Amino acid sequence: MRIVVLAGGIGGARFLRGLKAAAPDADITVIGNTGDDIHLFGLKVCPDLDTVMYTLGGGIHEEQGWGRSGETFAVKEELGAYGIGPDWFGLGDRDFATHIVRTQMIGAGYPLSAVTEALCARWQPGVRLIPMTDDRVETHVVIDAPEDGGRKAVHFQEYWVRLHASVPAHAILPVGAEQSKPAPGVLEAIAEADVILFPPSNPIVSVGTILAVPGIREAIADAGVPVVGLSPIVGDAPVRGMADKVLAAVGVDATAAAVAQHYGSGLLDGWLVDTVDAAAVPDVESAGIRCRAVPLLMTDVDAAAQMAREALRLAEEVS
Ligand code: GDP
Ligand code: FO1
Ligand code: CA
Repeated sequence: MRIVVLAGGIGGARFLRGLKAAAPDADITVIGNTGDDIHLFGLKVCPDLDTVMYTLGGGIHEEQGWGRSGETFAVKEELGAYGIGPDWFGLGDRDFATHIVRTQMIGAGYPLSAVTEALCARWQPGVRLIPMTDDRVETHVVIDAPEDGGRKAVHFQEYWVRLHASVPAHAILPVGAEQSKPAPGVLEAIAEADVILFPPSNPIVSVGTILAVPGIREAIADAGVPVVGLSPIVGDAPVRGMADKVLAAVGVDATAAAVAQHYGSGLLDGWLVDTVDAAAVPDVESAGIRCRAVPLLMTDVDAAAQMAREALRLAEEVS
């Protein structure tokens, strides 16, 4: 079975670990979000691609969900001693090596998709990991600018990590998306898929950004295979992180049903909500999306695997 998954960072990666356990013989292609990418200290950092690669490759900092296990921060401390920031973004020494290799290869002329494949040769994630695009797309967030009473756009990481999404977001802009092209292999994987899954990733700044690359949304809608998603919202709140803030910025309620309706029946055939949100099932079904309530907390790999089995079962049901 060929499965295509559109993934952000932590939610996507943990779901994929479960999917691999649930479907060990499946051929899994992951289309990764690169809207969170940021250039720091002259290096290209791809948080969501790295989170998937490290999680599936056994190198992730488990509790934190991003970055390397056994990490140290000597380089960051030394940069700080020179007064060089940003100090609010925690790049560790082990992680730095990944960004150095990536930046060096890009400088030598390799596209991000080829670089990602090369990095994965070390990590062996057991899936084919492709960035959504080789072009530069950067998510920016429009916030108030108290300094002049106006508004300004900041990089998503500045909004998310430095400001902890604690200031109102007026708009989310995937800068560069309109001009971008899907990376080689993306549209082919979608066209050849038997099932397409949206893991419980951020629907706006992870899956939404991938869908903003021209051609990807259309290819999924036209694939003619079941498209099934899992809600990242449980009990009217994100399980982790601040997805409610970016949902509010685009006028979507932080509920499992509202997220399904945001994707819409033109894209989604099936949607899984958590058992605590069972009351949302009729709302989702009346929007033309088949819906089931099952446990959706990825407390360990077995729980994530059970979620993946439920998603595949729902895909079977709607096919
Ligand atoms: P990020 O790039 O690291 O923010 O990760 P993703 O975009 O892949 O996923 C973030 C989303 O995953 C958040 O909105 C969380 O609510 C959701 N999430 C994290 N853990 C779980 C879980 O155990 N169950 C569910 N249903 N959602 C989760
Ligand atoms: N998230 C944080 O909350 N603080 C950090 O300092 C931080 C550093 C970082 C470094 C490398 C990396 O791959 C990811 C990192 N993240 C950090 C996570 C990441 O930026 C965000 O959680 C996601 O992009 C949000 O979707
Ligand atoms: Ca992310």
